[in-house]
Amino acid sequence: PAAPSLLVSLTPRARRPVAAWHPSLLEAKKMPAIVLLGAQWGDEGKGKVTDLLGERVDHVVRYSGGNNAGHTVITPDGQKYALHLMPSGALSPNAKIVIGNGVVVDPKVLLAEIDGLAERGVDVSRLRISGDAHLIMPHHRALDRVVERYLGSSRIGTTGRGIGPAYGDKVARMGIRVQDLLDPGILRKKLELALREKNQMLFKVYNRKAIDVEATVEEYLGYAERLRPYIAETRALLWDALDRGDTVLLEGAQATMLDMDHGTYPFVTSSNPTAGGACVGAGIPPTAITKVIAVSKAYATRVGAGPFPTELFDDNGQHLRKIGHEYGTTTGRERRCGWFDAVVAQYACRLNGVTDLVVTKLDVLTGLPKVPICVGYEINGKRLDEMPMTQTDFHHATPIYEELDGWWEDITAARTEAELPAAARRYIARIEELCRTRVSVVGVGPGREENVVYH
Ligand code: 2SA
Ligand code: GDP
Ligand code: MG
Repeated sequence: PAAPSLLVSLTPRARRPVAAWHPSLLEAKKMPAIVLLGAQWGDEGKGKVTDLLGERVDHVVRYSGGNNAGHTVITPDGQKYALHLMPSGALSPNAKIVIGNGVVVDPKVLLAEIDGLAERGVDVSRLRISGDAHLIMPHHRALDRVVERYLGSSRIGTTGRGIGPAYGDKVARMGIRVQDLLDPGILRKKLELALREKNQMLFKVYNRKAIDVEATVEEYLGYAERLRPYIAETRALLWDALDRGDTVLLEGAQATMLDMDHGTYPFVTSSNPTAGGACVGAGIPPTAITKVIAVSKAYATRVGAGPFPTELFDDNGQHLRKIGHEYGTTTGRERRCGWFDAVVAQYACRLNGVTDLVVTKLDVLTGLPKVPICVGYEINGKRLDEMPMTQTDFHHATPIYEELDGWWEDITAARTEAELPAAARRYIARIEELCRTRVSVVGVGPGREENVVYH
């Protein structure tokens, strides 16, 4: 028979009291592997939280996405970094940094990022890149833009970085991997195959000029020379680290609602940013993961097209965008803004097995007389308190709000729960209740130290 402790851990979460089943986010106990991911539509502040944990972990690994990501880190000396492909752990000097097999790598962008960080005094020799990660090629970038234009009003609103086409080729078994940079013969052969289809068919349909194989091979062999020292068998490196008892932080990019399988398909990114994707994208076993930290804003944002039930088109939306500086870190695009959606948050907590929630940007809500939380949807005259089964229903979901009182006090200097105004504490407590998940940290400003740590 199964051990009683195992049975306990299988007890449905909802029936257990909040405090009893969630260990603290910052407890000293060694944790083999920790997943950190976005609970909403991205830009929750994952970069800041990864940086916050950076000095306590030995490895920080990116497991999905590519340079569509924009992770902002502000170090204690006030320096701002926008990371796209490099894991946010790059700014923690003692953490090794890994780009896992699940990432799609644009080598030109990566080298520019490596150079930019090195110029600012960051030790980039700590980086290792999986030989199994796929490369973003010029035809991927071209196709991303041309397909979006072709889709017209049905477009996804991608970042235009070639992410979707690169993952498309990976799944179609036509992708070119980082390891292929080390074998010029294979690189040329694979590129010829990939471009035969694109040049002879796709680019003709889209009325775009063909891409030259030789010029591309030459360009990528140039990148190969510079990337060679970083390319490694990252799986084995991480297994060894876990065997030694090192702590490995798996840093998500994008977020749960942008997940290919679990998000608002087709308005998603082409990878799996959710907790399951972390195992696949880093090559580590699920049993190594002992903690899943989800980051959520105290409100909601989305960039790109797709359903967003709590989106605001009024002054409150403007307030959130202005005070929260809601503009894309990669593209500069305006982010759509809305109220906190507890239905989405609860879905993310259950789907990812979240042990700790980090709620960022609570300071942005300061000064609003009322702060509504969406607790359910009305769809075709019926109330639903969870994610509807179909995308059509999600498109037609009208939020049902619970209005909580706001607060006026400046909270940016608060560091303990007691230093938060009562209304702000109630707001966080209500999020905890609705998500049935412990909130461990609350962000009250963009800086590394601007957090309220819950005990
Ligand atoms: P893609 O380029 O194929 O991944 O786009 C597909 C959808 O995924 C969304 N997406 C993002 N959403 C939020 N933040 C992202 N990173 C940047 C940031 C975005 C930016 O940090 O601000 O600068 O615009 C990100 N990356 C992808 C995208 O909007 C599409 O909806
Ligand atoms: P990521 O993609 O999840 O890493 O998030 P982004 O870096 O794209 O966007 C989050 C933005 O919010 C960045 O500009 C951060 O500096 C900022 N930020 C993070 N946490 C807080 C917070 O608690 N308060 C405020 N005001 N800003 C924050
Ligand atoms: Mg971002």
